[in-house]
Amino acid sequence: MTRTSIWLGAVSLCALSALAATPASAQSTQTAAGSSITNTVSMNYQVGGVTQTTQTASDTFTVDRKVNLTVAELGTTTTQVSPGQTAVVTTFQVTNTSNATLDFALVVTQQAGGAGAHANTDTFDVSNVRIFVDTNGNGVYDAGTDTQVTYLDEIAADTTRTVFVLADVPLGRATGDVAAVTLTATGREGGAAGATGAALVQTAGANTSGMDTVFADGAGSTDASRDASYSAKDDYTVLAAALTLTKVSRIVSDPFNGTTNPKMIPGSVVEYCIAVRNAAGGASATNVALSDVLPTTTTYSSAYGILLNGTMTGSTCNLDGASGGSYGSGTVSGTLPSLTAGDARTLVFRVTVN
Ligand SMILES: [Ca+2]
Ligand SMILES: [Ca+2]
Ligand SMILES: [Ca+2]
Ligand SMILES: [Ca+2]
Repeated sequence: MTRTSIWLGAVSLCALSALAATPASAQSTQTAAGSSITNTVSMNYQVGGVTQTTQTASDTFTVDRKVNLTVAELGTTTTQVSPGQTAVVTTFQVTNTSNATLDFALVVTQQAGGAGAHANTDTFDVSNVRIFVDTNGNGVYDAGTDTQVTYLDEIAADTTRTVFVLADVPLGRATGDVAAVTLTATGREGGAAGATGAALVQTAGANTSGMDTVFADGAGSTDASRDASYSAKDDYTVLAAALTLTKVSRIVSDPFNGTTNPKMIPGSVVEYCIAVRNAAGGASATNVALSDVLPTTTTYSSAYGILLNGTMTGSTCNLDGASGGSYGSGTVSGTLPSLTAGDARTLVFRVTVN
């Protein structure tokens, strides 16, 4: 029992050591570009049974620079956006898989049609496209904290940065419209910290004794293999509300016939039903504000008031709204708080013909 405890204690110590070593082990396991690898052989021998002086021989070479990177969409779905929405975000990860610290120039391109990133088709362009780096490293775009950039500076070997592409969506786009964006990162010399380095150049011809450069990257969405660049695509998909507005009237009564076969004469009461329909399959619409300026040939019925947010059955107003809205300065007003996709809601009021 005692032995077991001691043994477990030893394991715990090992585990703690492993945790403490995590920052070091998270660093690149690739041999750094520009470093020297020296290998020394030694030889001992005897003559007449007497040990002679040890002889050694060494070989040293310089590790060349392998330039490699990846860019990947973070997540697997499109970014759902509303028409007119600003600062919509798609997220990418840029990883330096080189054996050297590099800068990475970042460029976003849009496409005119063609396949998007999620089995969809590009149909429009977003505007005001810009790139931010996840400065506080929480994986989420934080306005005012994360920094707008045109390149990633001094990215160590085998480390990843999260990059956000922000854009604005034009008004008037319909449900299902797609804007695809492609983020391309291109490796650059590290240069100075705080400045983007010069373009990388592959070493032509034979291996030299110095640090040569080899492009080792694959082909991404729009880049070629071994071009020091990598690209990935993501997209924005619009979910809009498609509202239709209709207005109908009916005679309720006249001063002579009452409600039996009433006619439209001065003194007749007329009921208006304003209906708003939100097409199925889209987004909810909220704060749908209606205002109706009454003609001077009619007088608003304050006795009847305004029925707000009632339902429809087919094309029939159900007159089941709640009292609400307002009348002032010859205008009937009311706001429908929310119209889900496929819903229809009404505003109903009455006037007397002058
Ligand atoms: Ca486009
Ligand atoms: Ca962030
Ligand atoms: Ca730099
Ligand atoms: Ca490439």
